[in-house]
Amino acid sequence: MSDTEIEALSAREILDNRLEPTLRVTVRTAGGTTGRADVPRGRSRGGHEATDKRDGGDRYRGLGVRDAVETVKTRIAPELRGRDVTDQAGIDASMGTLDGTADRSDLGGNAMTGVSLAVLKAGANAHDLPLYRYLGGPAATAIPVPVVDLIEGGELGASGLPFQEHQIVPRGAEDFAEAIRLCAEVYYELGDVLAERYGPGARSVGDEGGYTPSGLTDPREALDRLLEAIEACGYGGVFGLSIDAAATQLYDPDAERYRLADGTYTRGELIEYYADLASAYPLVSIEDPLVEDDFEGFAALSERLDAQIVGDDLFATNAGRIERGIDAGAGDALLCKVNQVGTVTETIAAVETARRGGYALQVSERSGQTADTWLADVAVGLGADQIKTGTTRSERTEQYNRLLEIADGSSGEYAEWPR
Ligand code: 2PG
Ligand code: MG
Repeated sequence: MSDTEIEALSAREILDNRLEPTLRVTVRTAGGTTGRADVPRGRSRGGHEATDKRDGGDRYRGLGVRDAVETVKTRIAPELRGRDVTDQAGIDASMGTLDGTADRSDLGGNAMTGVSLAVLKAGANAHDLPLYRYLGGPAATAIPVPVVDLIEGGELGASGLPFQEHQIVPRGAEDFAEAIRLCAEVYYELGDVLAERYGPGARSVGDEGGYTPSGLTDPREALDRLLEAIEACGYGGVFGLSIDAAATQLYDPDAERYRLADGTYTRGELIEYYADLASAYPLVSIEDPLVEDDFEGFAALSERLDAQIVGDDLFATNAGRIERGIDAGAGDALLCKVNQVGTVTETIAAVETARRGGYALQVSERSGQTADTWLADVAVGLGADQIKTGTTRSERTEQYNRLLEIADGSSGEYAEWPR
């Protein structure tokens, strides 16, 4: 038996930042090396994502993952025992075959994601390499620009704002350490600005650790507050603003309209709305501005606006959907989430497809995750231009702390914006 062969593969049920169950998967090789990975989970999920395996019933309101744990132990482990952890593509392909569904509903996208990432980590450990270096090779040197969600709405915060994330982008920072410091200072300042205007409760935070000031329902007002905080800090030249509208969640398919706080909008009206925002604010990026299957609408916006148009639910980290986007001219950046597609290999394929189409790459967290820092390494390893990992609370800040470490260990070069 070679040292890098899988000897044991197991999983357990753990809890994420919402105190909801998720999986922790551990791989051990014959040589005694281990790889362990926690699986994230989204709340505003798109319809084209890999399907998670959840237990249903009363336990944890149906969110338990005992079934998925059993699947790892009794179906995936026997298949992978004896396989070499450095054969990531072969292992992921075997899991794909074993699953046999398009939406990963047999093994479960959560079980597959956990195994795939644990195998990746074991491979890195077996080579005694940092995860980002193992994944990206010597070319993995640039630290992505953080896209930091300071005000939350939609499914992730009770503010009443229709859009999910109102973000700041330190595109003019010197390096990553400076970028994070400037974001933190704007975050402190914004807390004061919001508390003064909306009361002390405005300092409460949502699922990704950004503020959720209740009563603030107009996206323009949220962008005004971000600018106010940025300007009070004297950082006007450094920051751009960004939005994740998560518009799939706002769309009523029967009425074919989007619900915002002040009424409903047709696709055309919402495009005008974004065009107005882009002319009034230093808006550098809009994620999921329209519903997930509207390739045509995304193309119209990409054509119309200078701001980067990011596809999250639109692409679901799926190479086939990205091809379709490239053909349609839809968007110019991929939001990349490993658990949308279920394996590291398919994620790499999605990234390669997006790069061939000239898209920028934003690697992203999920609103439910743990303090496991594979995300930071995967972002650098995939050569991401940008990373989105929320704001405060340890499952977010640990990603920034890991990026600070990586910046010290690599050339520390800060990715450029725009590319
Ligand atoms: C998104 C994500 C992460 P969720 O829409 O981009 O911010 O949300 O993980 O809930 O899908
Ligand atoms: Mg999104």
